[in-house]
Amino acid sequence: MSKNLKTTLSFKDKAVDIHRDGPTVMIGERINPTGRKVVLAALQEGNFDLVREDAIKQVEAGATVLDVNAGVPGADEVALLSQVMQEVMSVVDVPLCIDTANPKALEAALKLYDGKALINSVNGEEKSLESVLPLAKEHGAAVIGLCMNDDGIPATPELRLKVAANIIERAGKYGVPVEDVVIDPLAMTMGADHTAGLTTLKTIELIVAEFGVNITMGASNVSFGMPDRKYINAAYMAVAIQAGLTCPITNPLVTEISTAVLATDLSLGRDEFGMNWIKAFRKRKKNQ
Ligand code: THG
Repeated sequence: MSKNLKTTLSFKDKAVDIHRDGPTVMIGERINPTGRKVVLAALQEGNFDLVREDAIKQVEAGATVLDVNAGVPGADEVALLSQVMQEVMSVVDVPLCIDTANPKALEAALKLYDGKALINSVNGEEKSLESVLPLAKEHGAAVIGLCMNDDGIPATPELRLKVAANIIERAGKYGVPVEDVVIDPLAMTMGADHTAGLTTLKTIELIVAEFGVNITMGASNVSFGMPDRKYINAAYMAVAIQAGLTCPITNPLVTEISTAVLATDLSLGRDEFGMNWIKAFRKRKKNQ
């Protein structure tokens, strides 16, 4: 059993620690035109009100890191990602998770960012490793490693572990320490394969046992295509945190999800004196 590693992200003088002994870090997913049509429409009109509003609301609801994606088809992603980040940074002071597959957009984003960002993401493909890892090293950023490569997403936990091992090894060669690699085991929908959730849980357990790294994932992917998704997402969140998930990319505005995270942290002894649970309860009461 490997020891549990700590990833420290920061924005200016504010730091957020991700580790298995502390509270789960919710990475707010909502600033994403690929995932959300309303964000796409707003960005296409050059309207950033929704982005700023989503930033404030997610932090208010307990996100301590925000994912920022500006993938608008046909738009100049280098300029747009930087602008979306500026808008977010003008209203909140949490670390950002920079979600782009475009190395030029990533480089521009890292240049303007003041602190230790989380890059979303690198994968096991040579092209990705070569373009993203040097940027992580140069800017002192942490990086999410997706368990996929040229052959796609491996079907078994053992094969996904191999991809993770390769990413961690290559990161080390580029000078990115293992504690700055956060692995995404890839959550697939149980709507298409009822064992997909279990495969991801087993992948998390294998990777944590071998490397002790932090684990992220798009935690709501598992319920895609199912009715009443929020209940599935909440239950899956709990079992995934137990398996080793430390920083889910999720929607904190869904109360079922954010309360599942807090209740799981309390259940696992990661919420000292239950203060986070009580604080969140008071906030919900106040906003009723
Ligand atoms: N792993 C990593 N990064 C990721 C993902 C992942 N980034 C993107 C995505 N997956 C996680 N982000 C989102 C953002 C928004 C939504 C889902 C995932 C979302 N979806 C609505 C839904 O599913 O119903 C779409 C509805 C709408 O159009 O508004 O809101 O897996 N590393």
